[in-house]
Amino acid sequence: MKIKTAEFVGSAFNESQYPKDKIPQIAIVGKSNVGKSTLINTVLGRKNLAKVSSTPGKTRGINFYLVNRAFYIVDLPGYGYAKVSKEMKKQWAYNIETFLNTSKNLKHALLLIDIRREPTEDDFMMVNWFSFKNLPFSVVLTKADKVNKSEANKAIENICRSFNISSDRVIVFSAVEKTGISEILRIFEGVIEK
Ligand SMILES: Nc1nc2c(ncn2[C@@H]2O[C@H](COP(=O)(O)OP(=O)(O)OP(=O)(O)O)[C@@H](O)[C@H]2O)c(=O)[nH]1
Ligand SMILES: [Mg+2]
Repeated sequence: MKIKTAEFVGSAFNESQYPKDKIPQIAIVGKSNVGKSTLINTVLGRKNLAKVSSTPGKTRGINFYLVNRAFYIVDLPGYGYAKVSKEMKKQWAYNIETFLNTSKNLKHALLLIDIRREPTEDDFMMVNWFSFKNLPFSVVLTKADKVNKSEANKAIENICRSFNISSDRVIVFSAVEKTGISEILRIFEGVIEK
């Protein structure tokens, strides 16, 4: 897939602000600071389309990016950031849940997990939720430049075991080394072909 156009169309803080068209959507979810915005920029080949945080927990609203006028990438707020108030955490959880529950055009989710870390309780919750909703998902192990090949393989095994999924649903990604891009683009293609 060639990325011809990629535009930020807006941030939503409640349901009424979601796009009202029928264009398919792909959600990017994961813990705060895992690399969601960086992945969007890297895969789309746009440097500053999605804001990359120097302080974690920056992406608050749900950000919609329209790609090739054919599908949306939906950047969800990162969960699990420790240094925010309980109220704030509740608000985030509510925003994420509302989106996942109401979007009729959501076709696939990419769950991002730092390749060096164990999946968190929130990650497990997301996977349970995807299964419950029959939403196809893939796991992207981010920041792969931080580990060597054998550590990467161990991480893949660990994720497959944890989530009970096969390794063809796991992508190893690095924004620094630019690996895993074509695999993610292939998922995008699959979504718009349907
Ligand atoms: N080494 C390395 N660093 C990365 C990679 N991807 C992201 N980072 C760094 O990780 C930090 C967080 O990246 P973001 O893309 O802002 O993460 P996010 O998941 O969007 O964060 P929130 O929006 O706060 O939830 C930044 O300092 C990035 O430069 C990667 O592949 N390799
Ligand atoms: Mg972000």
